[in-house]
Amino acid sequence: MSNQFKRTLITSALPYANGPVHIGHLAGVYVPSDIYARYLRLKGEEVLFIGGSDEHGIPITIKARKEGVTPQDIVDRYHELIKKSFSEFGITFDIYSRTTSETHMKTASNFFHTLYDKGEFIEQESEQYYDEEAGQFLADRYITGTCPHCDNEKAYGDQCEQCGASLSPNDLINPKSTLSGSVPVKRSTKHWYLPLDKHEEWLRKWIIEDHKEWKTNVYGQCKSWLDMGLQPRAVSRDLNWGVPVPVEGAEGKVLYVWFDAPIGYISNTIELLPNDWEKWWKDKDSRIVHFIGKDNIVFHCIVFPAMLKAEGSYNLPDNVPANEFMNLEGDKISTSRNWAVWLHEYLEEFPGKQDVLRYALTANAPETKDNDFTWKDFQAHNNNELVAVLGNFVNRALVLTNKHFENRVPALGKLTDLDRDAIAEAEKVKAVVESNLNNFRFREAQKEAMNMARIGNKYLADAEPWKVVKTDIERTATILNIALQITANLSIVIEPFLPFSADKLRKFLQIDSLGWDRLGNFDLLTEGHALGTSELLFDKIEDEAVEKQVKKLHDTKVANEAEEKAGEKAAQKAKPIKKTIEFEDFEKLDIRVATVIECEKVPKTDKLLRFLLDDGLNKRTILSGIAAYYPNPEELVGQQVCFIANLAPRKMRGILSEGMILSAENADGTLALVKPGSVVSPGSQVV
Ligand code: B3M
Ligand code: ZN
Repeated sequence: MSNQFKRTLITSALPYANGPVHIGHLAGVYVPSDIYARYLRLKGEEVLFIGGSDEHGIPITIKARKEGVTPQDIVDRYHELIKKSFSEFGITFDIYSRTTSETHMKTASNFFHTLYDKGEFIEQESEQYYDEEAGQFLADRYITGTCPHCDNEKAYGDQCEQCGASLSPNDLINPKSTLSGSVPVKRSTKHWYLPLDKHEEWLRKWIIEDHKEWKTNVYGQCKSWLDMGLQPRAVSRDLNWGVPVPVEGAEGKVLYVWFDAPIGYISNTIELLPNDWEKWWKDKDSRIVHFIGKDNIVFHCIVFPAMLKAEGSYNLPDNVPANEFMNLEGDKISTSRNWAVWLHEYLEEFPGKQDVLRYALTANAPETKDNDFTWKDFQAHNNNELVAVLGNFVNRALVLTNKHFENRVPALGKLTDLDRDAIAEAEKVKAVVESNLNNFRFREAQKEAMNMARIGNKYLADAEPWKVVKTDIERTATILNIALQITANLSIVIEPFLPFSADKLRKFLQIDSLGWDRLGNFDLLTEGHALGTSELLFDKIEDEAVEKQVKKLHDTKVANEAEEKAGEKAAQKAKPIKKTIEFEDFEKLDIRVATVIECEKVPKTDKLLRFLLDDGLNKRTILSGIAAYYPNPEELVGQQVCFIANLAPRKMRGILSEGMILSAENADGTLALVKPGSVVSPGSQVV
């Protein structure tokens, strides 16, 4: 397929910059696209690999509103974090930019304008919900109300999270604006629509007839969209965050995020190659491949191609190898529920083990169906495959050479059948890995690449150089020469999958990067070539390390459930307000902040914690009946609490308690400590 083309433009979905990236992102999109880019480069092909952050859209404005910051603050924070995570995982983007860049704002705006001038849009007025108090139209997500299907009172304007129904704001009973809480009114507003129905015929031929080779999950989804019939889609929104609609009378309107985001691929190419970008997008011998997750299929296979076709000068994608989803320990990965393995945390907790995660995710890649990531699996892939097969083989070849041949590549003598068989097996690996990679079957490709190490291990086990060396040094030389040539082959074949380890292998062998076309050769190392110092390629991952991760997830689950309960409790009515008091009454209380120096359970009690506090003047002891809610009291040390400083001391369980620590009591009697919003000096008064 790629033969008719001279160069490949690879894009990977632009993640929303409203949170860090997790293993689901890596497994679904970024590892496969990076494997593909590295593979083509290794073959000497012309490749451009484009990435970037998607910085527009409602989720970003919602997050900003929640945190009381601007959308720009949010995207600045996460763009940097995401970019760093990708770079640390060795994702070799030629550029990783963002859709708030000047180049993008201009490119997206011009793209819209071109289509507008060509009459490719329909303009239409419609009635939409408007919040009169907030003075703005409401995106679907900003409206809540009762679900007509299940009576859930907190359904959103686009979806009910209780019964899963997809909704439109008009379906909601008793709609309410989440911005002001007021009841929204209907107002007429104008929007621009891309008439997808007009594009249906050529899309159908292009996909259904001309791209039968697309992955079945992609092809199938496209077919069902087409079979349902395409409708015009609004490409603008009433919102103040995004690319302004560049026509008169469009004040307060921006491009719909799914209109501007894919143009981000073009913008980022322009930013990187201002004078040379067009050939990647427009030359007939250039090919576009979009790597995405399954929820993005319709936008990349139908909407974006329709936009490109309407513009008229661009190529259409040649392939869209979308993946299904990666779940985590049996549950859907969720940013809002913190059910994820975050890449920046993984890097801290498993330093230097980027390849292990890359490997485990590819070994279990959700290529044809959703898959599940478990820490046990991760450990098994590392210990049973990377350590026991790959690392073990390489280590034996290198250590024996060091020991018996002064760390130089020994001479190849006469070959036996055993040698010829191993060589023949190793020669076959290239074609199999290639055919899998060409067809976007990364999981199978990696398995076949690892076969090179399996062949090496079997060869050593059969040839037994450690025994032969006692009687026949020439034969030993031949065996180790072959083992080292296999090691050099490994440095090529694992490069797309395990780039950090391939790099290490090249250092051990003291060789530069070899091209893909050398794979399968047995003259990669010349006799007498001096090898470098080596170390173990992979370490065993112990049970404790993965148990710690499982516990972390378990804690998340417990915290989520508690939060859910608290939410339900909060919905219960608060207690009535007590009798009014005078200001002087309030002034009698001396409420202060203290820093916790020690905190432990009072022996033989269920409820009491003993706090030793720094109150800014002295140390003081206070007992508090909150032990049930703080199972790990030592974790409170260093934190700040509020307490009543002038309450008469009293003795409990033989200990003098000098004041009272303030807690908030839920309707059901559960307690949570009251803390200052940021750190203050101990002794500060609460006024
Ligand atoms: N940001 C959606 C997502 O992260 C979207 C992809 C844009 S690709 C042009 O799933
Ligand atoms: Zn519902």
